Amino acid sequence: MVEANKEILRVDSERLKGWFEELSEIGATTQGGVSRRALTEADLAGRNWFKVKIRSCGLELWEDSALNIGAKYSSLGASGPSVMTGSHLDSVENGGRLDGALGVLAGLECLTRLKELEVQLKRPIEAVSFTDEEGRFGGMMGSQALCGKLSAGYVERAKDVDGVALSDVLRSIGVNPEGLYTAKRSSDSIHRFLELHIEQGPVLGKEEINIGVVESIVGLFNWRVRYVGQANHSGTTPMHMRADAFKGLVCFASAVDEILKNHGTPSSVSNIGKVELLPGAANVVPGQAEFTFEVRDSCGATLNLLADKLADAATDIARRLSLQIQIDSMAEIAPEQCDGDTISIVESAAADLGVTSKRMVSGAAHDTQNMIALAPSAMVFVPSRGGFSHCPEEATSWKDICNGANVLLNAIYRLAC
Ligand code: HGY
Ligand code: MN
Ligand code: MN
Repeated sequence: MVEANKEILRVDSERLKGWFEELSEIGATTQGGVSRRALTEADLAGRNWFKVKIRSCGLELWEDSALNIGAKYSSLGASGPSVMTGSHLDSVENGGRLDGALGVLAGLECLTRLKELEVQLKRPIEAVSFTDEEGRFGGMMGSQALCGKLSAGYVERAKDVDGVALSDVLRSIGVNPEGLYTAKRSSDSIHRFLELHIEQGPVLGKEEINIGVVESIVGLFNWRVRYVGQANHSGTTPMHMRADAFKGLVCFASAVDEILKNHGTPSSVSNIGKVELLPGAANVVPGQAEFTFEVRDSCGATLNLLADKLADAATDIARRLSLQIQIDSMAEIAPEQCDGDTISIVESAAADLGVTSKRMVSGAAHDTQNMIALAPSAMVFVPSRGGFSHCPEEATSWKDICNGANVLLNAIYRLAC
């Protein structure tokens, strides 16, 4: 029996590595990444793999009505709100093997390790995989549902970039879409929340620091924008007589940088990730241009200001080019601050393990920013080689992975004692 708070614990890195290699096979791409977009066959396979692992580790398995999957361990006498950790198993198309998966697997390893060490814990501990963190259907659906943050009508409206409706996908796998609205966990059931994640940026690597301790997480809004003009013959239609939807996209994309510079902050970033021109023929003036557009910033007021300025600009362009415009909001996620006490516990665990750490802002969005609504939360980052993520080049040294998992293990241990 390990006495509470008396020892620095370490994960079983070989077991963790074995799980990671197994999971990385699910949805593996030929370029060395993974494609496990939410609720696709590969994601469902990854979820099933996780459930089998939870059972084989002798842990309690739960799944809520938003399809979040959790493992739970209560040592003898443990009761009350849990210390929870978790992340996501879904990925972007041809994304990296670590984004999300690291936090889920390290969480499972922490519960398994604490169980096999027969550590006496005051609180139950849980490790969760949240549904659709990457936003195939908007953004962080699972943790939003668990925190009761899904907006009314979300489930009925949500569609992916190919127009596939969330409600159809849920029904096709025998899940009642309405269940997403009833997945809320009571806030008195979670004591603290922690997430281990790759940094997905260059900071830790450049400064050769082992661990990032996240102080705040950026907010974002994610739109689907559609300009509608008039499809026409590209040879016979004079330039001044066109209602070219693609021109609307080009003018808007060119206006964004200036608007961010004039009304944003140094942390403001934007991205147009997918564009579709219809009818999409070489000799037809595009009648429709549909594209995704996201903006992020660490300040909520700045995000609101940028949303207004960008919507005004998009509408002015439509007017000028005699186009129609439609802007659909797919996700609005507020920036959040992590909890000071939990941050200190993470920092002390890192120090006791002899690894360096630094406080930082997360430029990526994470389930943690939803979980903050339920419990004081913090995040542990490990370096991303070259800062790459959301691509097959995403990589982290195994030593760094173990540092992160050991910090997570000791932070959970201290919070649960
Ligand atoms: O987009 C993000 O920030 C996260 O990876 N879903
Ligand atoms: Mn992620
Ligand atoms: Mn991601």
